[in-house]
Amino acid sequence: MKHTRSLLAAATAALALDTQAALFSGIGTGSSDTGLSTPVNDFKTAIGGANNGANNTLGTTLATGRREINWDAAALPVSMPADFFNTTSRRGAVFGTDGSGFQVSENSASSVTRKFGNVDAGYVAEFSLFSPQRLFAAVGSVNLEATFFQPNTTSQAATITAFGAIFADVDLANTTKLELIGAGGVVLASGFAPVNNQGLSFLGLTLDPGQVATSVRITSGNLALGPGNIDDPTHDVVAMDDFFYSEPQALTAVPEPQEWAALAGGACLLLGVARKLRRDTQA
Ligand SMILES: [Ca+2]
Ligand SMILES: [Ca+2]
Repeated sequence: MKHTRSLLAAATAALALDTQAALFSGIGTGSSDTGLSTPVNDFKTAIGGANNGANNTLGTTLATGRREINWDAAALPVSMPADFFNTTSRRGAVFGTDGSGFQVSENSASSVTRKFGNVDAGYVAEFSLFSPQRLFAAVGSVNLEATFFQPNTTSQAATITAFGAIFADVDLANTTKLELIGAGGVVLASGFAPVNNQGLSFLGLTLDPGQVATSVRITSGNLALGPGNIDDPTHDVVAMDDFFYSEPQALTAVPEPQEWAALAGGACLLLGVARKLRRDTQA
């Protein structure tokens, strides 16, 4: 009976550990709206505090702080290369999509082309801005995958423990989402961005202690930006603004299956030696 209780206590402790993963979310009209600034600031604090920005000196690695992308540098091309934030502005993020590429809206406060008005004029009224003036979207797809590298190495694969994003004009519930992916493609954490028609939505996820994500999958609505692609009751066009993520850390090698076998063999050998020693001592 006592044994059963201790097993139950262990199971309860394990469940309690699982709840250390956290979801941060909120909605608002801009970065000064506390509906957004409060969860965003809480998330920033939880994932490392100081923004490490772009440290462009190769060989400089950081153990603390976090990273942020706001898409607003004037130098950022409208047609954005997938590896811009790993090689040109070193923040350790590379993007992939099943569409044809990535686009950043034009850096203009007054032109009708801002907020992707150059793609469809209707977007100017639909999309709000968290960090003016520029927004981000994949081209021809709602799917984006971010993988990570140790900043300032450009080639050392890395992992993160938290990721958050601001979304513009989320109309459909349970559609726009983040998924933090671990080794072997396992989804370690996921969540949906809250609905906020013509406003902004924030979603941030942190993992349990000890867990690391090798990539993040972002789904922005269910209809890609494009000429004539506008919202209706079953279609939702969504753009992205700021990304926030923990400082990418070098991926620690996971033993291959044959290495596990060798380790297991070594353990059996040690056990055999221990048994023999015990027999010899007892003899
Ligand atoms: Ca921006
Ligand atoms: Ca929408």
